[in-house]
Amino acid sequence: MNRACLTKNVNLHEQNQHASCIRPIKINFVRMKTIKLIFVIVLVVAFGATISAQTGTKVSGPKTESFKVSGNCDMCKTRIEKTAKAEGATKADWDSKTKMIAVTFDPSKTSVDAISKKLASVGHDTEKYKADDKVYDALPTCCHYDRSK
Ligand SMILES: [Cu+2]
Repeated sequence: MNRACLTKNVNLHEQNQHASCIRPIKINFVRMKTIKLIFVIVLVVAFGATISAQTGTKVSGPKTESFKVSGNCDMCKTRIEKTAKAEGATKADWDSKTKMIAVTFDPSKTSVDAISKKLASVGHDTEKYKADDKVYDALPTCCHYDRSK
């Protein structure tokens, strides 16, 4: 830095002439800001990675999965949801139009496989298990969903 830069009472004209003495300070300031910003970003990313690594090793919480369950009417809906809950689902919602059930469960207590098996045992075909013909035949007439597929 030359002396002119250090003089306090420099008029605008002179400041412009000595623009080179002002610029380095400005650039330094911008750089400092950028470095600070990068530092913060790195810190946040590192922190986030640590947290997700920790939760990854922990036993996972409730899980929600959807799968197809054959059925027809509201009686089926009641039976399907009740059965899923009896098999450990904390939430069960079956859609009579899409034939899809959404189940929320604790993976350490039950599974899609166990729930599917139980549903088949009460007469409802699932992606994984087919209901026994006798059980299917014993269902109320309104519940006799189309099995041709
Ligand atoms: Cu039904």
